[in-house]
Amino acid sequence: MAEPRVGIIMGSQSDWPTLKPAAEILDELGVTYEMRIVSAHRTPDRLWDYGKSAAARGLGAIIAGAGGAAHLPGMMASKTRVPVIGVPVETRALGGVDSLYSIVQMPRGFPVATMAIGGGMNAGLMAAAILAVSDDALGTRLDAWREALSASIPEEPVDE
Ligand code: RP5
Repeated sequence: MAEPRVGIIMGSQSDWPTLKPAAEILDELGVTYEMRIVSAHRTPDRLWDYGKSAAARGLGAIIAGAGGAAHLPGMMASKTRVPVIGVPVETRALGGVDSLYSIVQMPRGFPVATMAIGGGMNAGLMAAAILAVSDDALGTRLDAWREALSASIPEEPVDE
């Protein structure tokens, strides 16, 4: 099995539907990844170990999704220099604005690249773009994917 180049981590099993589009677009672009449930609050030791080993294991980006208190992306960013892409998960109580604010408001020195609420697919694309900086073949695949998307957009709207 090829080594994973992207880590997809989430605070809970319940976050998986939000993160699944990230896995799907990475599959489409031929990028290897691994998936883990890593909770900042429920499994802090797992978070620590994952962050400590991420760079040495060759991960080029970490997609971290969490909801509510949503400390996972920020804490992971504090533990590794591997770029962390945060995905705020929509919540029932506050619609995910709580997750968004928690993830986006990082202190100077430890950034998280924060996606929109529920932005799993864009997180996958961002991870691919980061890797493509030093992978021309992936860059070509990503360019083709973007061109196909552009080509699929009609010039005029129609009655539906
Ligand atoms: C967060 O709490 C998780 O990221 C999840 O979005 C939220 C709720 O988790 P569950 O109670 O569904 O496990 O830590």
